[in-house]
Amino acid sequence: MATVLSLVMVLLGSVNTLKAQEKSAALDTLMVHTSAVCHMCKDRIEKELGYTRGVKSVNLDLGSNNVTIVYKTDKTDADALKEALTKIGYDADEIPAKPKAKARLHECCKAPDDHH
Ligand SMILES: [Cu+2]
Repeated sequence: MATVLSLVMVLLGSVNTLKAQEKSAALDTLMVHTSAVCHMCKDRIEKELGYTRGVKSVNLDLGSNNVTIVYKTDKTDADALKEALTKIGYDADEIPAKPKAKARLHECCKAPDDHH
């Protein structure tokens, strides 16, 4: 009897663990306005943000210059993602690109500063 009880306990425990994992794997979507110029910018942003911790998918729309990022809420957050984008060399909403990262970009990809 004790064995059956402990087996039930183990089963209940694993169900709870599964539920906890489902909850922690929740996804959220962030849209950030950025300073991309061309397709090289698009490729760079999508590739590099794609490697960033917690990022599930990245899509940059060059028409609107909005990056849509789907991310795991237990791994990262909006502030960290914007920070990551500025480190690649692009503006993230009101946060300007990191100057050193921007300096490494291809000439045509350096967005004019006067657009602020
Ligand atoms: Cu570019």
